[in-house]
Amino acid sequence: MAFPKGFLWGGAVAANQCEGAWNVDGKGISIADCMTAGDVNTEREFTEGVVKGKYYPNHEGIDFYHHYKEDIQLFAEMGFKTFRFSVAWTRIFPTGEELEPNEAGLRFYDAVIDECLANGIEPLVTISHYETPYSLTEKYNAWENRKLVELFLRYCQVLFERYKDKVKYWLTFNEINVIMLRPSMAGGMRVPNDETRLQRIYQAAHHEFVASAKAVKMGHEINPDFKIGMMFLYPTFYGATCDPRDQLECMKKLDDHYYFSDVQVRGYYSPKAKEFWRRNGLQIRMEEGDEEVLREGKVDYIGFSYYNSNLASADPGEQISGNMLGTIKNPYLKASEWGWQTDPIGLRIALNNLYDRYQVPLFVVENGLGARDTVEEDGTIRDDYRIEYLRQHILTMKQAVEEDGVELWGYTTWGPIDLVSAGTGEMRKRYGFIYVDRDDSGNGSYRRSKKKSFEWYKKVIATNGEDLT
Ligand code: BGP
Repeated sequence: MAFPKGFLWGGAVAANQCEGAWNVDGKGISIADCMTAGDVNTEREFTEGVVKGKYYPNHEGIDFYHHYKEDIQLFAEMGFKTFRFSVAWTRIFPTGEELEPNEAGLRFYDAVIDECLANGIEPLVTISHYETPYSLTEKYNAWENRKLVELFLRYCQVLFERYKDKVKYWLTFNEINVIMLRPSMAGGMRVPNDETRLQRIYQAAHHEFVASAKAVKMGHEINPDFKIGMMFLYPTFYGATCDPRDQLECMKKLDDHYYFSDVQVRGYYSPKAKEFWRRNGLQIRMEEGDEEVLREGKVDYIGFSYYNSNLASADPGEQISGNMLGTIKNPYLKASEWGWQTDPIGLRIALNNLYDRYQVPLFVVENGLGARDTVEEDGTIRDDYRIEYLRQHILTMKQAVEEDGVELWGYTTWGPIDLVSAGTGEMRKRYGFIYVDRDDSGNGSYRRSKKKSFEWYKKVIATNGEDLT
């Protein structure tokens, strides 16, 4: 048996991409509510608040807010051991600054969590997944301002206390390293493209590190059994050729991302990080005690997302897309319709790199294939391409556990049910085992139906990853 007993199989979603009900039961506006729809070629626009006449796909999502029972029951039918979802901060604190939480918002998560538990599913909660309250953007430019630390902790405290006996697994910030690539999504910030850009971004990252570390400490005080993790986008990189200059570039590219995990796992900034500040003239403002806070708030595990790999070159040519990062074409790999280069071996490398570096438990909290699905005349959806993608990734993940000794707690596929794409705002970019009748213009009945991959994943879970056929 490769996967340990109790391995946490499941799926992952984010509130803003699935819940909809954007202004229901006292919910405030989040940054995701101000993101228009884009597509593979057009970036989503981050508008000044919600602008009349524009289309915002996250406002309705897949209406998980009203379908959560049915959806969780479908996950249970597949045998899910865990369900990763995020809490929308704006359901709990609509502007982020209230002193008392919004009871109606909390009641929704009470119901979601209870439904999971009633179905034998362990909730895995992301506290902040690209859904900072928009008011905080307007007032403070969100994470650029240290004020957010205090507000975030108020929000964490409410969740930790309310769910201390129901939720064991937590993640503080989704893809924390994405703040350097998309500071609007990951940090709720508007950042001009000028010489202040890096300073603003890395100062904001420092605030998130401090907030996360304080949350870890607080969480452990509330319940010592909590497992609180960090979450980042792991970008497997290869040098484009065996030219040592390309290999050096590869190392540097990875360093950009390890900057984040080093602080959250080890509890301090590495000498290399400090050199990075010096080279770029950054002055990271710290308060007294911050270093101690980081040391005391080391995470219990690393959650990461993995979709595709990237190439690093000293003389980069034409770029193609990948999750958040542009990269160059790898002739050995095939790309998805959205240009993401599928690379299952890259997942095994990611697991090895992370485990060798840190020796803390790992959790693959996002992996999957965004693809266009066709509903056949008889209503079936034969998504063999998705099955193939997942099969190959589960296989290399198994090798990492069985042959390389990696300690892995679980695997949650991204989007077990179709949902709005974070990158493009599209519905047609589907990840689910469950199809949702909803299109890019907001039409559709929200009806759920099972794809071919539904039965396949059910079997994978039932055999604890032994039968991948
Ligand atoms: C990750 C995000 C998710 C998710 C996923 C797929 O970066 O954490 O929120 O959406 O990528 O990306 P996309 O939705 O752009 O296809």
